[in-house]
Order: sequence, then structure tokens, then C-alpha cells
Amino acid sequence: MMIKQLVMATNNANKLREAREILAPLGIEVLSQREAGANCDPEENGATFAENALIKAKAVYEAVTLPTIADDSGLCVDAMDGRPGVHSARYAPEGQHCAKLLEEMQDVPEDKRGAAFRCTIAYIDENGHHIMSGDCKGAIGYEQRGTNGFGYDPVFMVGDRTMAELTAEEKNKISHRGAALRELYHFLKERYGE
Ligand code: ITT
Repeated sequence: MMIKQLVMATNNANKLREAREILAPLGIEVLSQREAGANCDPEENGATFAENALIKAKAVYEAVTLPTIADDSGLCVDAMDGRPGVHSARYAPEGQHCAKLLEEMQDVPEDKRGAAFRCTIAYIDENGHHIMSGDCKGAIGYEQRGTNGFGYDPVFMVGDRTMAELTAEEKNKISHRGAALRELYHFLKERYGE
């Protein structure tokens, strides 16, 4: 039987909203960890997105024993050797991530401003765990633009707009999170049928 409901192990309301927007049309309801009765915030001390996603998913799965996903994601900037990467959330104090990144990138020329958002999803149920990933390639702009989305979206250019200037629907179609969650859907269909 196809899974109809998942718990998302996150304290990030924007990730939860996007996962709902992406999975609802596919027939999967996403409960927050709080709705499922878990209140977890484990230390994310893994060296990779996959390790951290699994740490978060396991903590909540142990509390709720319902099919659970966790998302570990971040921004990898070419000119910064892939930083901030797994440290994206800890790169700057709350609300200062975009400004700090623009400052660190201020002398980097146009053709060296490439970057990618990466998202790894860990899924766990009673049959074990599975890891999925998605990427979204773009470039770092020169100023913050747009008010949609969250995090680094106002400085991440896809074509001539920032991710924060896209509608939710436009973002979800091309985003790292959209790609990883659609892969999750295909995995679940393989494992559990239609
Ligand atoms: P949880 O661990 O509770 O899920 P978190 O916000 O701490 O929430 P991460 O540890 O995975 O999540 O850190 C992700 C970082 O990458 C964080 O700074 C986000 O703002 C940023 N990020 C992830 N996806 C993004 C997106 O779609 N747009 C902009 N920034 C994003």
C-alpha cells in the first residue's frame, strides 16, 4: 500500500511548507514533527548532508514510529570551495546570511559566481532507510532581491531572477527540494506500489 502520510523532522517552517506544496499534489500528506507528537532538535554533527538528514530523521522516527523524512540542505558556492555547504545554517547569525555571503563574494567576477543548492532527504520506516538528493544550479547575485522563499533565496540567481522572485510554484518545479522529494515519491511507488 502506497504511503499516504509522512512526518517531517524539521524545525524549519519553510521547509515544511515547501514539502507540503510538493507532495500534496502527489497524494501524500506531510505532518510536522510537532503534530506527530515529537519535539526533537538533535545535534547535526555529521560531515555530510546525508549524515545530518539521517540524524534528524532517526531522532523523530524513534519518537513517532511513523514513516518519517528529514531534509538537510545548503548552498555550495564554487568560488568558496563549496562552502558554506553543510554549515549553511551556521554560516551567519539569524537574518544575516545573505549580507555576509554578498560581502564575501564582492570581488568575485561574474563568470566565477556559480553555486548550487543541494538537498538530501532521509526517509525511514519499519523497512529501513533510504537517501535521496536533488540539486539546483545557479549563481550568486550582487544584491538581495525578492521576498518569496527563505534563507539564501534573495541572492541565488536562476536566469535573470533570484529564487526569492519566483512564485512558490516556480521554485518548487526547479528546486533542489522539489527534485529530492519527487525522487522520494518514485522510490515509495517502487517500494509500495501505486
Ligand atoms: P532543520 O534542520 O530543523 O530541518 P534548518 O533550517 O536548520 O532546519 P539545515 O540544517 O538543513 O536546516 O540548514 C539549511 C540551510 O540552508 C539554512 O541556512 C537554509 O536557510 C538554507 N537553505 C536550504 N534550503 C534552502 C532554500 O530552498 N532556499 C534558501 N536557502 C535554503
